[in-house]
Amino acid sequence: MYTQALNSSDGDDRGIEDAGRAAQFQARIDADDRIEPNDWMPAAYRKTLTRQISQHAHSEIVGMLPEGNWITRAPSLRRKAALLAKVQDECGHGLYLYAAAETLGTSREELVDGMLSGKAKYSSIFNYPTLTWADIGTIGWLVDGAAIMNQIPLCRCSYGPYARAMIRVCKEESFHQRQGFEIMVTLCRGTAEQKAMAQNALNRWWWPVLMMFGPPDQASQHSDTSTKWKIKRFSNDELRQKFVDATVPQAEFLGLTIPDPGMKQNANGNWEYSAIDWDEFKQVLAGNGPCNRDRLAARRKAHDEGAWVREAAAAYAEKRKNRQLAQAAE
Ligand code: BYC
Repeated sequence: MYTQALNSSDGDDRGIEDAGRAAQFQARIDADDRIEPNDWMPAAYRKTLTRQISQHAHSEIVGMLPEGNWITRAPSLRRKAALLAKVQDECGHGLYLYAAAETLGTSREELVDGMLSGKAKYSSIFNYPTLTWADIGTIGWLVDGAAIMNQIPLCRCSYGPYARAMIRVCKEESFHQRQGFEIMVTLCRGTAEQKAMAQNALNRWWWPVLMMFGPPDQASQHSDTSTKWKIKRFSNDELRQKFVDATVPQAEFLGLTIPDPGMKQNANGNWEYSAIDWDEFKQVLAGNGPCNRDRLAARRKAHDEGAWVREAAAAYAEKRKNRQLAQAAE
């Protein structure tokens, strides 16, 4: 839909790299200018943004599944209403992000096909199961907390449509983080069994959440170019460290123990964490996490079951277009 408003690719410079234009483009980035859909941009900038924004969109959509799993079992009406609203927000985030990615010239159908065929990635974190109600608190507290840490700098990303989408997303994520933390506070002030459930959830989510920030800097293949183009403002390791430093006092407040006995605070006040198991991360990215197959199967089923809605929308659009053409001809 959003691809229709773009300049035609006939005769434009998409894919044709010219040193002068690339230098002008970089000068605009260096001057903190926003790049807009019809502006000239290097093909590699378009490609990496399409990759990142569409993966981000897929993550929001797949991210509805682990939490959606608990809507019918939320412990009270208030919790159910908040969880429903949160899961609907994630869907909205996915839709803004698909719209932002489409402005780079790839259609929504192609983007979604990339995810359904397993070619495009989505965040590793959504391949873990939600075993208890405490997982819902932990996702809000940690997963949304990590998302905010990663996404606040994206509000200043050089690509206008992505940056603008992120502003609204971040406002909503901050509500999500608070609802998760509030669930954790309630559990941690509850019975010994509830507190143990909260600790168990933290034990299972801690390391996968640290992996959300992506591979260590020396193994991050896109970081250099994304930083040069101000898509990324902080490295994966920098954001991971900021997250750990912000989260340790929150765990202390809850009376929970971060499952990393080797963790210690250094002279700069940063919390040094133990080595992350990057083999586990690679396995999850390769499709072998605990829930990869279930997540893709659920998305494929939903896509197939929604075929009639897409067909009805296309038929309505066609009917409307014909009516407008007939009116114009009168
Ligand atoms: N999971 O060179 P690197 C949410 C991939 S939604 C899977 O460092 P980059 C929420 C990476 O894509 C959260 N793959 O890449 C929703 C690349 O592979 P490709 C999603 C990962 O792009 C619902 C390769 O590893 N947030 O918060 O410079 C409910 C090398 O990495 C992961 C976003 O998408 C991962 N964790 O940096 C609740 C934010 N990490 O593409 C919450 C936007 C890395 O070459 N994205 N990979 O095949 C970003 O900020 C960046 O893309 C990343 C990675 C920091 C994730």
